[in-house]
Amino acid sequence: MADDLVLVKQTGAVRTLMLNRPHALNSFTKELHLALLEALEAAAQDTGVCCVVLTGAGRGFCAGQDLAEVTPAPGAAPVDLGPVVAGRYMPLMLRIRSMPVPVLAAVNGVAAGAGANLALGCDLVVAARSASFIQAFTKIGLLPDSGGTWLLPRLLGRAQALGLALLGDKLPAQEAKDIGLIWQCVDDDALETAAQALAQRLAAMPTQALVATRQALDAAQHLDMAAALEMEARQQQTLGFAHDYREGVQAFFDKRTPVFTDR
Ligand code: T3D
Repeated sequence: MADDLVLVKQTGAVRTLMLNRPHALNSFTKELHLALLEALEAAAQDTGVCCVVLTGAGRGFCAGQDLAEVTPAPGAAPVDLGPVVAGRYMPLMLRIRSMPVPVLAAVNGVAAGAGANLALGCDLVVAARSASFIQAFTKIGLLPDSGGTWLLPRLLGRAQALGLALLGDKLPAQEAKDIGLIWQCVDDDALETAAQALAQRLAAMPTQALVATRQALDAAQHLDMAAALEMEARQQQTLGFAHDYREGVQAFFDKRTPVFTDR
């Protein structure tokens, strides 16, 4: 039964993970957390997977924490949210951010609270035109978690980040694209095709170079330029010894499509 909480589909080297609690807009219970983490771990371990797509079943992408799960019974003590956030959302976001393959969010509907930041923590976000992003936290007396405080200012700058985080307004997908929060907004009926095409394209690219690029961009946020240049040299040195670099250069001179195999 727990398996059904995340539907898994393999198409070539692309592994699609679909959150599957549509009746509650795929909001997170403890069980869904466990199922998603397990599915991500399995994808990370499988060398036949070169790209992961995260999406949602039904009309929502993910509405964040299942609020019913953390609502105390009348008269009962409040639920301690510290372990919920540190013990569930933190490992999930770190797992996504450290995946050995690119991770694409195909946002099929509303992404609210931790669900919004789950999408924004992925490497690329493609959203259906009817989808939206809501930093719903302040509406219930919380602050953005699941990386929201880290991601939003980096993606948007302080003014836009605070506007979204303080007000918790619904940001339609097209506006999210226009302000640079996400990569692409497509018509609803084109989402699956567009996301799969992008994922297949990423899966055919040199995986190690893609992952190193993500890591280097993140790491450079904390570095001065000289340190970033040094880091680039170190990373480039590693990539330069890999098969995929030799193949990429050889294919260039052979005027053929490269076949990348490092993972
Ligand atoms: O543990 C902690 O709390 C700390 C961790 C926090 C991380 C967080 O994510 S905090 C933020 C939690 N999420 C929210 O506050 C969002 C709550 N949901 C909404 O505001 C709205 O549902 C949406 C704006 C996302 C969508 O609105 P709408 O009108 O399209 O749909 P709806 O009718 O509100 O929802 C449809 C059903 O899903 C409904 O159930 P029903 O009435 O048909 O039986 C609704 O109760 C359920 N649902 C939606 N979101 C949640 C949920 N059930 C439980 N938890 C939810 N988050």
